[in-house]
Amino acid sequence: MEPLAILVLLCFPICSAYPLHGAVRQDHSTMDLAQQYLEKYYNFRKNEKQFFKRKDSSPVVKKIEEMQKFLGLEMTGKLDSNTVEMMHKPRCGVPDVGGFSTFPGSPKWRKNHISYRIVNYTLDLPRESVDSAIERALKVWEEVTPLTFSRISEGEADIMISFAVGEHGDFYPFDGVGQSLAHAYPPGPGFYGDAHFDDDEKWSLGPSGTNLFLVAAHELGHSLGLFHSNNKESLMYPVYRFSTSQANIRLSQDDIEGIQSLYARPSSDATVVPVPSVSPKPETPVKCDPALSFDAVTMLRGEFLFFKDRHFWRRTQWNPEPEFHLISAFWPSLPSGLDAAYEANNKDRVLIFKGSQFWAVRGNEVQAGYPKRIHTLGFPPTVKKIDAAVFEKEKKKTYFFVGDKYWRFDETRQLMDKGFPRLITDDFPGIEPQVDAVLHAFGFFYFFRGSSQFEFDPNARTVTHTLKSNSWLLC
Ligand code: 8MR
Ligand code: ZN
Ligand code: ZN
Repeated sequence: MEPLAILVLLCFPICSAYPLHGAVRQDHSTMDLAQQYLEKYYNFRKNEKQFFKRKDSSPVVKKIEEMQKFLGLEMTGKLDSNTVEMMHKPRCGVPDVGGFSTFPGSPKWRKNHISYRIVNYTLDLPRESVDSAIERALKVWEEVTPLTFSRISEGEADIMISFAVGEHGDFYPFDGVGQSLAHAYPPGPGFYGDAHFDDDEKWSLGPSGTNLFLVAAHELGHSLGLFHSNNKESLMYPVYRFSTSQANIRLSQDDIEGIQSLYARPSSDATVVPVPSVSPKPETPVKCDPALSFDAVTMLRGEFLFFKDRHFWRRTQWNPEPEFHLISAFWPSLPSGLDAAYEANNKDRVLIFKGSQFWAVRGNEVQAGYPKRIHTLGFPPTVKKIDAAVFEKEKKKTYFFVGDKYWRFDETRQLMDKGFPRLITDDFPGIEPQVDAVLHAFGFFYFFRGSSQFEFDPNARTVTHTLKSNSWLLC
């Protein structure tokens, strides 16, 4: 075992950066030590792909800077004597970047209402887009904390947001295109809490250039007191990458746990009832709540989406742990509290229903021409909303459930089939109206009703299993 690892194991769980252990064996070359140290505490990978192509931005330089920044050393990016000395100091096994982390001393806002001001604007985007990207980025954190944000347009706000190039009045000048995109200070007075964005980046709202929403959500995490996470799924992972699968934001469990370690939900009354430190806002659904019901459920490219209020879970084939997202983070123009959703015949397209309207979404775009009225599908005016919808690919038919009846829609002809509506109980014996959501998978229909789920075999025309609604979320 390497000497560093032994020291790590000896280290007391709650420890300072300067524990009592003395000198470390010096027979490692400095580079080996640095490599090990950065791997252990800063999630450094030897062959980590270089993200930006500038010469001076080699991954190891970035990592050294990250470590220096974290430990309050001068950010030289070099293994100077202070840095090497710090690496020689034995330290706690909790990495500086281990799951979520906070800043040294865990600074946080001592109030729940926080003001922000957008001091100036980039010319890359319309002003309203900048406003909305920042607003959405704050909303991501607002959703899972007792914090609320309000924007002011003059004077000193807690979080001052600005765009700047090069030297801009702090010790961290920006560096042209790439590398450092933005930075933000942890909570506190004066410049603390502020977020600066490098205006030499090409700020965008999509996948090209640098996505302002994504970077702002990350920076505002810093402004609220979160430091980096080594969890690759985390928003606070220190590497910017825009992939379509996380097209907007994914607030991972790790981010939620991180922010709630600083801002736990306050107890609802003054009595001394212990409140778990990791608890979402009351209106944030909890996936393993035995009473959990869904608004709508659909498949999308082999994945399952479970909608609830403003959120949805996404269960992919390869990851048993479902992702949890805000609907608005993927599709800002969609409402919350959906009625029904199904993956249309034409793959990659999900139709989403609420009230008398429906939307077609593809990727994270709502398609042009939507919302449309549900009556354009052939429903009579008496139908005001749909409870559930499901597409059966073998027959290319969509079933719409409304109260105690259902309609069948022919996706090929784009017409409602004759002879409908019919009673649900006549054709799906054992299924009681009214249903919340329906899924078709593995040849079965899965009917969701409150916290219960009924697996229905269409060939045997019988319910084969009764499950909890959230069984898909591995509860
Ligand atoms: C995902 O969001 C970000 C990732 C990486 C936002 C900014 C960055 S950064 O590459 O600009 C980072 C670097 F140290 F400069 C600054 C930061 O972590 O905030
Ligand atoms: Zn700055
Ligand atoms: Zn960061």
